[in-house]
Amino acid sequence: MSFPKGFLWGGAVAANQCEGAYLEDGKGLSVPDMLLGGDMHTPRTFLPKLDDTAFYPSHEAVDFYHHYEEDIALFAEMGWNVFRLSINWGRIFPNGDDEEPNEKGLEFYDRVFDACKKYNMEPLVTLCHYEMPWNLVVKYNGFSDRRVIDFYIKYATTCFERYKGKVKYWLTFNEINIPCMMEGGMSNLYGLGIMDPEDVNSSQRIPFSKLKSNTQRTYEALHNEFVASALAVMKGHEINPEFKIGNMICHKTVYPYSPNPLDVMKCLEEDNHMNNLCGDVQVRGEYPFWAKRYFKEKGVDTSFITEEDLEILKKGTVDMYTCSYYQTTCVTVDDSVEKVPGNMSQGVKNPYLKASDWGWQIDPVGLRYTLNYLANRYPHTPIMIVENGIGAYDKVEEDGSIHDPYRIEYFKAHIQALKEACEDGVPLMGYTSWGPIDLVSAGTGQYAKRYGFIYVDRHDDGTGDFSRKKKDSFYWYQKVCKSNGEVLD
Ligand code: BGP
Repeated sequence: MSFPKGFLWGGAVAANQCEGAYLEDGKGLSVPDMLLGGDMHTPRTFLPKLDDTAFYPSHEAVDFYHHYEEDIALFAEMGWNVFRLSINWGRIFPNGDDEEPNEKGLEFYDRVFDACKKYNMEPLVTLCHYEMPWNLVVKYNGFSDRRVIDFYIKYATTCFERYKGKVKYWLTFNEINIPCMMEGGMSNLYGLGIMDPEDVNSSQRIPFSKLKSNTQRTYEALHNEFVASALAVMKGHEINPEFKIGNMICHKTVYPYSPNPLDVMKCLEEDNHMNNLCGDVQVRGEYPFWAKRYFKEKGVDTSFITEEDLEILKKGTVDMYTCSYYQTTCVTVDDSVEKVPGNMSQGVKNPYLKASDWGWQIDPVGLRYTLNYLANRYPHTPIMIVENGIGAYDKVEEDGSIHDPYRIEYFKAHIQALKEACEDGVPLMGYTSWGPIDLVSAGTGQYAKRYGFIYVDRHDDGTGDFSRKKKDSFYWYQKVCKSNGEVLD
């Protein structure tokens, strides 16, 4: 068994979780800049006006903005040929609705892409990774307003034009399906940039989970995002027909908890609603056949979907299906069964699986299963895993070394599963691990939840000098990338 020649190996980050420099060189505030940190048991909170006395993790993050050369050199040392990163929308259009882009922001990404090129690393760029300019939330209530489609297209077009000779791979929206996984709260704000006006004007700190939501508005905004994504795909292909533009789904693989047909049916429905609604629209170019009933039962009036929109969705289908994969959970009609936390959602505990320090169940076989499932569902569509990894507590030894066998074990099993999937015939084109350098957690806002092969000296109390150190896993992943996945020991 082996990986195809030219397989893409690398890692993935998001601007807001690594760059810092939150107002430097003309950048405007974006959604994550308004969020305070939490932890596994304490939700992140949101305060509509910045509080000078509070600690906002994204404001400095891990200072990639000033360390990008050093970081990209380390990535190259691991033997990568791809680096997934996002452009922070607010660096290019600080308020989202500005007439002209911010040249200094554009120049920053020119420098980043040039550094990638120096090492023959292809950038894979997410246009929006939970990073809507804050002004678009306050003034337009995010994607619930169709004018935001135009602002997004202007932003996407600016990036496509500017970087058409430097970037070939693009993703329109990170994890576009999160509003389908967890309605309201965090997913509305992160995913759609929508927030109830009452919350926007509040003077209180509001926990993520307590942000108000409205189902009708959520699905209207999601539809607008589908249209924005499809228009961006069309625009991108017009600017450079060589572009490969993908969607990005937070793939929540689910298993029936028991052979009870009711569990099996419920599992199918959850899979459809959480994963396939968005996947089908973006890959097949139309809402799936069951969507009508789904919306009806949710009480969503779909008159906002126009004939013209449906045409756009048909024309703007993506070139590749990309997703994050962290864990699997079960589904049952039995409410008494134990629940476990997970990425952007909860699920039912699987007695056959172990879990990470943050309770996310670890399931490498599920990765092979997921890839086969996707290849069946979307035949002939190249697939890429663009996030996968384990958040863990790391300890720096007195001599500065960091031994992380748990991380190596996790990756080894998951990369073995990728290999099996390639052998099965899945058209898998690449793999980028999540957070190859420690960064701020999106879910909890913590630094302590570390994903990296590279350790960053930065902590939840705001201490640390941002210095970088290689963990044991760095050397292990280096062998994997350099051998095109042949060496996993
Ligand atoms: C995904 C997001 C990432 C990332 C990852 C890990 O859903 O796309 O931004 O953060 O999950 O989640 P967390 O940071 O909550 O551990």
